[in-house]
Amino acid sequence: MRSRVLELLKKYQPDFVSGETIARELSVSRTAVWKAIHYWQDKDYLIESSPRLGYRLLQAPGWLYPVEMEGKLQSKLIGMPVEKMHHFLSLESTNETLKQLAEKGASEGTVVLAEEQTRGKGRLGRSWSSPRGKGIWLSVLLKPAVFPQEVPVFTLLAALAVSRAIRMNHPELKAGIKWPNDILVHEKKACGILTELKAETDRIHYLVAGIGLNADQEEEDFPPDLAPSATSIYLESGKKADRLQLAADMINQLDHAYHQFCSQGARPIIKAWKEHSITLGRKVTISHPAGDYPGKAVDISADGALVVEKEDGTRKHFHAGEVTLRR
Ligand code: BT5
Repeated sequence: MRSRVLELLKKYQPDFVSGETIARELSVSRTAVWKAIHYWQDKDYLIESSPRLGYRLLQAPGWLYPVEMEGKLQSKLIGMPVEKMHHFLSLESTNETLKQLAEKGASEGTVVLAEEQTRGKGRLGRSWSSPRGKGIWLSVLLKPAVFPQEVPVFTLLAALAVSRAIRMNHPELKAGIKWPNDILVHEKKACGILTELKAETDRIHYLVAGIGLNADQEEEDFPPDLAPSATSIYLESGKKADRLQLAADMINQLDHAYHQFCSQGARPIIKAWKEHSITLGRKVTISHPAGDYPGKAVDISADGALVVEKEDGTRKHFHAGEVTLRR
């Protein structure tokens, strides 16, 4: 009912709509309308109310509220129905909150979104800078019927979905994937992905894919040590990002790629990933616990490993590791 009150306010925007009209159109009492208006005002919607004219929506808050995203979603599983999306103004980490929900039995496709993370996480205990309202910080719960060894493909799948969403909204930016979990725009990191897993040796309980996309940061929004290597859609395009559209497209693309994986396996994902790769064909150094490994990135194997060729022609498969792109 609240969502339908909001829809009506939007339909009449920029005009007023009377409480009586809303009550009649939705077959609810005037008190219920009044309560719904207060609910949205508490959620930072600027709604003017006039005793004579009724209500009018002056400004939506621009937060990634599921109700705002609903009309842009085409997904079948992820964040659908929209009650599976949980939005928070501030959280420690969307991955952590989603893991807690998963432990309580949340269903596949549940999404957690936050405007700000106070302890956003990268891989290996690193931190992820997530200032309020400046990015898209979200996590998705998946329960694929695969062996734990197949999980690296999901990082590639998520990276592909984000790269597609950025390219759809900003074709001029030439976003591309740096293996395994970064999206770069003009050689700087605009997005990182953290896939976490609860599994036994031969079975996955669940997988949480956490995505952080820098949308509207200005240079001073990044910690000083990140400024040389990090960027945002705004910094590269000069335009404020449409976070709602980008977030909805990320979810739509994730949903599409996940269904493709479930019906056809990893092959089409890897194939499309290669078209979005900015790693293949480049000279790279892989930092590995066993030492640095320089060579040329020549391929991605069927299970998502990066294939690196040394000058002497020997090839090695890396299932994890840190890549430095060289000139
Ligand atoms: C990642 O780790 O790139 C994974 C980042 C995943 C973040 C999402 S946000 C939603 C979900 N909830 C979470 O708590 N996490 C996920 P890694 O490859 O380890 O890179 C981390 C490194 O990137 C840091 O050590 C910094 O050097 C750099 N970094 C931190 N914040 C950044 C940012 N906002 N933009 C670009 N680089 C950043």
